[in-house]
Order: sequence, then structure tokens, then C-alpha cells
Amino acid sequence: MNKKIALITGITGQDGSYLAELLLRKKYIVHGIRRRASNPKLDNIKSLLESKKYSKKFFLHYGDLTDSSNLNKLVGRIKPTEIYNLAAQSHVHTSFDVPEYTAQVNGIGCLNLLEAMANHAPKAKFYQASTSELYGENNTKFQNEMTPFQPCSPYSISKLYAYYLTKNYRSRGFFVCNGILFNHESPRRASSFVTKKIVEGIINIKNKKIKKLYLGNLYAKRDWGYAEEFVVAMWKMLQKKKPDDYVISTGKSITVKDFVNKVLKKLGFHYKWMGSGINEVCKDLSSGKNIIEIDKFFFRPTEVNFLRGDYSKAKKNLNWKPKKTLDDLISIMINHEIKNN
Ligand code: NAP
Ligand code: F7E
Repeated sequence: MNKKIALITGITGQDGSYLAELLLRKKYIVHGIRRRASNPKLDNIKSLLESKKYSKKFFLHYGDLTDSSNLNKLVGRIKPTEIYNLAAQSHVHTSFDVPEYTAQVNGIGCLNLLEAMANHAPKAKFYQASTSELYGENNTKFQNEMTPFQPCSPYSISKLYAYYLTKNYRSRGFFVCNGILFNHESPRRASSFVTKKIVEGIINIKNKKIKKLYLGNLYAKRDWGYAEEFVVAMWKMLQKKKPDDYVISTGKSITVKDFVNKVLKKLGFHYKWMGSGINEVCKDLSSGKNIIEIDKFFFRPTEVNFLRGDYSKAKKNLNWKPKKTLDDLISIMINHEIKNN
């Protein structure tokens, strides 16, 4: 049997770490690209780095998506059979502050990696981390692979470039797939994303570490799934005979406010929402104090108001469907946070 060798960019991130674990369980050799940092944050892959079992199966290399000579060197040396491009400036709000950098990493970075593959491992299968943010200001009840894109942030526009570029390499005969993934969360999500921020913040309020949590738009709706399940779909795409693009989602959507309500209820708060707009607050009825307030800083200049994905193509062709409910996901995040708080 031929050796399966995976190269993962974004290995230190939420998805990169879950994918590495999945592939190692499937007996792959896994190479990850990490950025050099003065204070490296390797928490998500700590258990892999410390595992004796994987000491000759899991390797890290310094690199950056914006450094094409480094990517060429790594792909030439590793000769991966599968490449997963998960690295990105992935924060939508921040992309308004650093649009050029976001374009370089998410757009040109994808080009650099595709070129490295074309030059040094043209038979490799390639996964591009596309996103439901591409649908932007859509007016559809569900979004699927045929729904027109209307990206409305520097982040989603950089990802649109990478999406079409990936398709272009497919037209030229390369095995490349776009996974159009809707929001997916886990205990490994960074605290700057709203689900983790809410879970962490409300537990900190309960434990009296902070007094209140500041949020932005409470009325955006998202289709939130569980990251550990979503990376399975990435792998499944690359095991098909033919490359294609797939929506991965749960098919259900709720507001940020309803997400907050679920967390508050699970943690036993008695509370009441009052006011509206930027004066809306959530009051803890036991203490009489506001525990959630709105801060304009967290609003975006242009917002994606509604996302709900139709994953029927993935269900049919990949035999993939989400198993955990949003309530399961919230419990997983809460339990992890309580254990580590
Ligand atoms: P994440 O936790 O933010 O991880 C991003 C990873 O990219 C980190 O390992 C980060 O390294 C790395 N990175 C950033 N800039 C880089 C650069 N210039 N060169 C090399 N590496 C770089 O993101 P995620 O949630 O795992 O998402 C994975 C991918 O899926 C991303 O491309 C994201 O845009 C996309 N996506 C995510 C979702 C979602 O809901 N999670 C949905 C759709 C698409 P550091 O540790 O050094 O920062
Ligand atoms: O925001 C609202 C905010 O930053 C979700 C990335 O993984 O998924 C993610 O992008 C919603 C937005 O994720 C706060 O306005 C309210 O409507 O958690 P988020 P995102 O922007 O949906 C997509 C699919 C990706 O591809 C991205 O890489 O929550 N919101 N108050 C807030 N958001 C944040 N971050 N912080 C707040 O205080």
C-alpha cells in the first residue's frame, strides 16, 4: 500500500489540530506548517507533540503562506499525497482592519501553495478551506453549492479569490476541492470568535472573575456545527474518485442572542433582557446587575445577517452528516471551560 502523507497548513488552529488527529488515527504521516512566533501557542497540538506514539509520524516545519520559496521547498521535500490548506487570517472583523494582509495570506497564500503543489507534487490531492462567508448578503433560506456568492468583507473577498483559483486548477487537471464550511466551533476555538467568547465570558461571570461581557450584533444568525465532525468531511472530499466542491453545515440557524440564552440557561442564570439597539442589556435577576452589554466596537461595517447551509450534496456523495446538535456542542464547550477555568 502506498504511504499516505498529509501536509496541513494552519496546524496550530482549531481545524488543523483536529484534522491532524484524525489523519494520524488513519495511519497517515502528518506534516504541519507553523509560523514562527516569539511566544508560540501550541496548545491545540500539545498532546500530539508529547505523544511517543506519533513521534515518528507527526512533524512540524516553520513556514508561512506568504513565503512561496519556503512552500516550494517544503512541498518538494515532503512530497505530500494530500495537502490541506487551512491556514488563514480567519477573523472577519479583523479583516476590515488588515485587508491587504488578509488578501496576501488568504488569497495569494492559496496561490503560493497551489503553485508549490503544481511544481513539486502534481498528483497530490488539495483541500481549500472555503467558507459560508462567501454567501454574504444573500436572501436565500438555505445556501448550497449553487447559491450565488455575495461576499461582503475583505475576509470573504480574499476567500472568493482562493475559491475560484482552486476551481481553475481543477479545470487544468489537478485534484482540488473547495469545502464551503459553515461556522464550526469547539473548545479549541480562539476566544475572539463569538461562541467561545460567550461560553468563556459567562463562566467567568459565574465564577466572579469578570463583571460583564460586551458583545456586538446579537441578531446575526449562524449555522453552528462541531469542528471535530467537520474535519471528517474535509478528508472524505479527498477520498473521492473525482474532485468537487461541497457545503458542510448543520442545516439549522439561530441568532447570537439565542446562543447566549442557551449558555445562560445551561449555567443556571435567572436573567432578563431589556432595552434595544446599543442600549440592550441582559440583567442577572439574582444580583440585579447587568451581565451583558453592547459595545459598538464589535459591530462590523458590513455584516452577514443570515447563514443556513444545505449539506444534502455532502450527505449524498460523501455519506457525511452532522451528528452533534448545537446543544451537544454548547455542553462540550461549557464542560471543557469549567474543567480548565
Ligand atoms: P484558526 O483557528 O484561526 O487557525 C488558523 C491557522 O492559520 C492558525 O494555525 C494560524 O497560525 C495559521 N496562520 C495564520 N496566518 C498564517 C500565515 N500567514 N501562514 C501560515 N499560517 C498562518 O482557523 P480555523 O477555525 O481552524 O479555520 C481553518 C480554516 O477554515 C481557515 O482557513 C478559515 O478561514 C476557514 N474556515 C473556518 C470556519 C470556522 O467556522 N472555523 C468556517 C469556514 C472556513 P497561528 O497559530 O500562528 O496564528
Ligand atoms: O462572528 C457576531 C458577529 O466572529 C459570528 C470564522 O471562522 O465563521 C467565522 O466567522 C457572529 C457575527 O464568526 C460579537 O457580528 C456579535 O455575526 O464568531 P464570529 P464569523 O464572523 O461568522 C466563518 C464561516 C469563517 O469562515 C470565519 O473564518 O457573531 N458577534 N458579537 C460577534 N462576533 C465576535 N467575534 N465578537 C463579538 O463580540
